Amino acid sequence: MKFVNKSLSAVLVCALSMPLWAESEHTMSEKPGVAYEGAPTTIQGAKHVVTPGAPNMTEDEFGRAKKIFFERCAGCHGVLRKGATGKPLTPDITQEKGTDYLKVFINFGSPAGMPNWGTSGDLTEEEVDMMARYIQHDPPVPPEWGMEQMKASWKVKIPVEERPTKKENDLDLENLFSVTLRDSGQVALIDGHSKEIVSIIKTGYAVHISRLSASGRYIFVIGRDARINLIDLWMKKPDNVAEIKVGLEARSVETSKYKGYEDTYAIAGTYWPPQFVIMNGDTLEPQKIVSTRGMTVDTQEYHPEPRVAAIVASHEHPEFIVNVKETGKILMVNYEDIDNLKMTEIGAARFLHDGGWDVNKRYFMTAANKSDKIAVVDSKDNKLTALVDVGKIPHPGRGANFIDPEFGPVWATSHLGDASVALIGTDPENNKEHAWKVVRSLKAQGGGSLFIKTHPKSSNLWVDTALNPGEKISQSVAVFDINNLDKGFEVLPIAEWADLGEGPKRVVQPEYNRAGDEVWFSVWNGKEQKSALVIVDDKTRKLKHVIKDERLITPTGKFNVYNTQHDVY
Ligand code: DHE
Repeated sequence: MKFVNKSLSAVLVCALSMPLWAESEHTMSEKPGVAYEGAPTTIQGAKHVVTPGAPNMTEDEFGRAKKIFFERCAGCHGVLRKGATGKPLTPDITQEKGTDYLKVFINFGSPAGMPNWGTSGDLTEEEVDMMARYIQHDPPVPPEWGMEQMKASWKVKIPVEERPTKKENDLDLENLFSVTLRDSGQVALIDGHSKEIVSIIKTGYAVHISRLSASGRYIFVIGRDARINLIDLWMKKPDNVAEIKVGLEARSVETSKYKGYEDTYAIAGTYWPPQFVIMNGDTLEPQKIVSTRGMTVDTQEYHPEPRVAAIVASHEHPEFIVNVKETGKILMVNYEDIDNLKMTEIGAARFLHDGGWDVNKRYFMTAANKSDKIAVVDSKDNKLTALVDVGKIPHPGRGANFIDPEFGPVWATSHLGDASVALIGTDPENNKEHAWKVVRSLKAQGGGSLFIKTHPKSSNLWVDTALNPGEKISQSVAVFDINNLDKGFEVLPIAEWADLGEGPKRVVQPEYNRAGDEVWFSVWNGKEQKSALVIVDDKTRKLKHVIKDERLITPTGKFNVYNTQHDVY
């Protein structure tokens, strides 16, 4: 398989460069997670550092090494190299190991998941040597990004008073999809009925997710470069009305959903600098920036770079719930009075990533992925309810809620590191004995799963395996019958149905339409190759439609307006 697309190959580089990751669950367990986290960062601007005891480097070498580190290593080791899913690489450790030892490590990788950058051909011999010297210097610190920088980047393209006062188009907004076009830095708005592209809107670099305002009028889109675009769906042709850059690198954005605060605020969390910012919901004007630097939950040591992962809006209080990855803490940020900000800090486990609500939207279920746990937070009493042991590297997206015929209401996650799907009981009122326990562990196609989905009107549970190293597995999807879970799963060859020709064609992220009778999948191909969206009839599990269009470049996440607005999953 030959990748034409640079960034998809960067995401998957480890998966391809380590042929030993055969399809057996054991040998592949760690690696897809590492591959996934190796996406390039967008950070720039850190200065040349010379550290006593470290081998010499020229200015040019330092600049090149810094770029390689940010693009390939920072995702796992952290920008400041304090370690996250990868080991810490600070000079006190690396200088002791020495250049020769480090070169071997970089060249050949390790069974714990470090890619073999040299032998895979990703780095030349000279680059391996340069990187081994570079990591013996203190990490160069990227610039901060405070109110001055945010304000300078903030643009209101159409002021609130010049925007429509009512919806000016004929679109059925509830069944509109915002589709991430990752490598073209755009989103496609697609009409769920006609399957036509309504518009393509320019967004941030390596655009990541879309979230909806409580009213369903505004879409917030965030790119990895921390640029947020605010799209007004009431316009004749929905388009950008405001934008801001909230940092150098980011992944998450959310909007206030508590009664009385609908569309009032937005919040975005950044990977760099490690902080979050609360903004006005209709203009993106930044109001309050809060740093997440602080002590880790377990060893209680200072961490200089705790990145902000998932953020959800509470339905129980005027609060945002903010996952701080490296400290393993969940912050309940009350936005009632942002000048006198109240925050409840909940200790969970490292490294917090993604998550979603239980069916009643009281309990936030979130992955502490490298701890192999799901943390359950009670958003009503603002307490940690449980830490549930699950499979290897849980990755739920927002997860899936349904009724298990034997155990009652459950929320489910699949895993990056093994083939299991964990079903956790979520009903402490009527099914107390099953609450916050893994009541069932299903075996799906394999590891490398990113997303799982069902819908209140469906009896299907869909599990993707986008990062599985086996082509057949990454290009298909498993579907379970919720009423007959012991029966095992059926496999649908989604990529084959799209009939796209060459390329990696990863099948990623099931998403339902408004009615809950169709499931949409992205067939994520290289940037220069053809991608598509495949739509499956949920009842019959048969192909219903394929959207092919040359503008659909690297589609990944899809966000149905109604389901995202109301947290339906
Ligand atoms: Fe994501 C959600 C972080 C790579 C597609 N991703 C999230 C969230 C976080 C996150 C913190 C939760 C946001 C929230 O709910 O507020 N993602 C990261 C990374 O750090 C990581 C591992 C590596 C990176 O450097 O970016 C990463 N993500 C990817 C991809 O490669 C994916 C598969 C393709 C893409 O478009 O980039 C991808 N991430 C998604 C999607 C969601 C997401 C589709 C939202 C799922 C949902 O249903 O809400």
